[in-house]
Amino acid sequence: MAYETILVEIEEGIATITLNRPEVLNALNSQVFNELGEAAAQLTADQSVRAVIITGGEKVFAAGADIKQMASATAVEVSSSVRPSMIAFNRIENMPKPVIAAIAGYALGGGCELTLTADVRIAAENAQLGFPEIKLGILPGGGGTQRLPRLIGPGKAKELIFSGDFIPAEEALRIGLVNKVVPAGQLLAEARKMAGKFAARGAVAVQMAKSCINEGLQMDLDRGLQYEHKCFSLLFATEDQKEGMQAFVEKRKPNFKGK
Ligand code: CO8
Repeated sequence: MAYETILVEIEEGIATITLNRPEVLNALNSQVFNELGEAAAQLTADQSVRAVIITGGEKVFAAGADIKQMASATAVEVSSSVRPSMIAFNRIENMPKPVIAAIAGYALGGGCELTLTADVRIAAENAQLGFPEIKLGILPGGGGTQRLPRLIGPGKAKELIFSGDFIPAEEALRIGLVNKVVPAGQLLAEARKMAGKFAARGAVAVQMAKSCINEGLQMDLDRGLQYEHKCFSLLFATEDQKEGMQAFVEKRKPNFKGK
């Protein structure tokens, strides 16, 4: 499918989605949400894709939802326009393969909320993250009030959301909002390196581990542990489990097939 506001490239099993509205700092309008949702469905279905990177390139991730598009909206219009963003964000979060957000420059509001749908966030040293919606008289409506406290705890999430302050990459690392900070200019190389590592593992095991963590976060501990045990048992029906353990015994690298 041809996209106009994002670029999708696939190379050696790693897909890269690049937000592509540089003239407005990659602000997310309804077309971006629709195209992100389409791309997530396309990459989910593509068995050759083993890991996904979402980025805005080396200058800016995204300065939030498109304020100009939202400015004169009515409550009724917003309630229907939120659906494409929810569909896109949920599809990305639930992709059965690892998703890495590679963040340079601003990741604000809906842009930062998009990074929360990824499994791992890598920030360039020049990244600035924040949830400035409160300064516009709204709140983070792209999942920020739900995913942020689950990631960094309610206290820090409230501080960020109530203040609307931007925080630099190092502070984001300190509070657990990002996994890693790398020099600007090495961001995409680092993201590809990590994606390559994930892609080299057994795809079914990675998929199930992601499912255990994401689904488990919605369950009480007892149910989560039962779910984990079912997934763990099921992996013994895969060729990858036989190959992984056989390779260990034979002191060689495993050749995983993803089945
Ligand atoms: N929406 C629309 N246009 C934007 C946005 C945005 N979020 N951010 C920047 N732009 C545009 C500017 O209007 C400007 O365009 P123009 O040249 O035509 O005036 C261009 O991008 C460059 O921006 P600046 O000149 O402002 O660049 P600066 O380097 O001076 O400042 C900032 C950069 C600090 C990032 C500044 O642009 C800014 O504060 N942007 C807005 C940040 C913000 O408030 N984001 C939150 C938006 S609300 C939101 O995300 C709600 C999410 C809910 C999701 C549910 C959706 C349905």
